[in-house]
Amino acid sequence: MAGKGSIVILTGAGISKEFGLDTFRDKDGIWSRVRLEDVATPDAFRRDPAKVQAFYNTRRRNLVEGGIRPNPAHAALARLEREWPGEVLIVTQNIDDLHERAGSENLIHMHGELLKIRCQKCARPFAWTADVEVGDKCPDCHRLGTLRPHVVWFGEMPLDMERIFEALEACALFVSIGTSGHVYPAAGFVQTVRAQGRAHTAELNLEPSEGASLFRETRLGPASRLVPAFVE
Ligand code: BJW
Repeated sequence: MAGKGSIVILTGAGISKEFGLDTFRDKDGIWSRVRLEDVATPDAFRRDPAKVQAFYNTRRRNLVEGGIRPNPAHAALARLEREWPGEVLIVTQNIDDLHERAGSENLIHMHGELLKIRCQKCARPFAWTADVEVGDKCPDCHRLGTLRPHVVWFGEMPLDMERIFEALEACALFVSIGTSGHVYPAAGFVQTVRAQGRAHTAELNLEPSEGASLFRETRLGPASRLVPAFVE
């Protein structure tokens, strides 16, 4: 790739699929085994916190102990950030830590982080280790039973939106990787970029996403092959 303007990269579950993490909406995806209404809404957590906690505990254990690691797509994006003369911002919908493990630093987790927990009263997120339970006391404000997974459920406001929209409005290139385009506001980012009129837009995905026709360029295939080739 040649140039120097700023780049915003949106990533979704497809980028983490190849080395072991499931996507949501593919036929073998997470939502084929569990109803999102039962585990990914604030109501679900109020109704049955133990079920929601078990859902995230299983995924957290898999991420930490399941031999999951970054693939060549994560590595290529970390290299791009190191070598590109302008800013490279990765906005990920994923709650795994594979971008960090690959070496990316300028990164926003808009749907939260699986390895963090936060207090619903004092709001501060902190590391979720094997010893911390949702029923425990908040280490900051010492209230009991106020902890919840640090993730963004349906109906909740994604994180860092102001910074994301500023970056979308200023970028020269927007690339969407491995996301189905079903979930807003991320699915609408390409329209925000089109509205500013200057940036190139590209989608890299296994199959065309919901919003495929909105991108100027589409490349289809597995992320671990497409992303390193795109970055070259
Ligand atoms: C590969 C591959 C390989 C496979 N290589 N590719 C209209 C406008 C605005 C909002 C709404 C609206 N209508 C409804 C809403 C509300 C709602 C929403 O979007 N609902 C839709 C279902 C319609 N959105 C919300 O509630 C959000 N909040 C919100 O909107 O607040 C108000 C607001 C408005 C405007 C501005 C600002 C704020 C919150 C959404 C929270 C999503 N949470 C989840 C779960 C929590 C985290 C977790 O447990 O992990 O986040 S849902 C789930 O979906 C998860 C994901 O991050 C998210 C996106 O999924 P993703 O990554 O796209 O995965 P898949 O499985 O869908 O797709 C995988 C893709 O990879 C596929 O295309 C494959 O082909 C591809 N692939 N293998 C490359 N090897």
